[in-house]
Amino acid sequence: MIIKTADFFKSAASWKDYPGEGFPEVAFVGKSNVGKSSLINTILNRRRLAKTSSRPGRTQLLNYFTINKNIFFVDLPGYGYAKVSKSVKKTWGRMVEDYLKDSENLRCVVLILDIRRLITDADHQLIEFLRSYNIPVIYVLTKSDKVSNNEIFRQKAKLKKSLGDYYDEDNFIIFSALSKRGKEAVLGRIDDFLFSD
Ligand SMILES: Nc1nc2c(ncn2[C@@H]2O[C@H](COP(=O)(O)OP(=O)(O)OP(=O)(O)O)[C@@H](O)[C@H]2O)c(=O)[nH]1
Ligand SMILES: [Mg+2]
Repeated sequence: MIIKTADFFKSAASWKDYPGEGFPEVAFVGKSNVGKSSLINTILNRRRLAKTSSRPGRTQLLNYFTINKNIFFVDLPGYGYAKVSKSVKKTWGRMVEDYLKDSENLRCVVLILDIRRLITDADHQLIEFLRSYNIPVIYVLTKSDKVSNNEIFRQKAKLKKSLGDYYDEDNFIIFSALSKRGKEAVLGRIDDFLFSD
């Protein structure tokens, strides 16, 4: 997939505010602060298109980006951030879940995990949820620049084990927004899901 143009389109509190262009969509999900926005910027070759921050839980809306004038990338709010109130958590959860199960143009989800961490219950719940709606998932293990190759190998094996049946080598990518490792692999996989039919 070659990125020719990438533009911020809009922020929405609900997918129902969806612009309605009928473009195929790719959604980026993962825990708060895991590096979703950084990943989007990296694969789009843009430094600050998706807003990143060192404070977790900054992305609180669905942020739509138009790619090549015919695709939407959607940066979703992160889950699992302990310091937000229960009601805020509920609203976030509903926003993300409604989007994932009802958005008709969603082609695949890029699920971002921190390579240094184990899969949490929140991740597992999301994985089950995506599976129950038959949504294809690309697993991206990010922040790989923070660990040694040995550690990457070990963590990958652990994640593989905890994913069990959900593990799929073709959809399991080691990534870093810093070194850009895995950038082409992520784009290639997205391309496969967007243009497979
Ligand atoms: N070293 C390193 N740092 C990263 C990488 N990706 C993201 N970060 C850092 O992690 C922090 C969070 O990154 P974001 O991209 O804002 O994460 P997010 O998942 O969009 O966060 P929320 O929108 O708040 O949920 C920032 O300080 C980034 O610079 C990476 O691959 N390597
Ligand atoms: Mg973000």
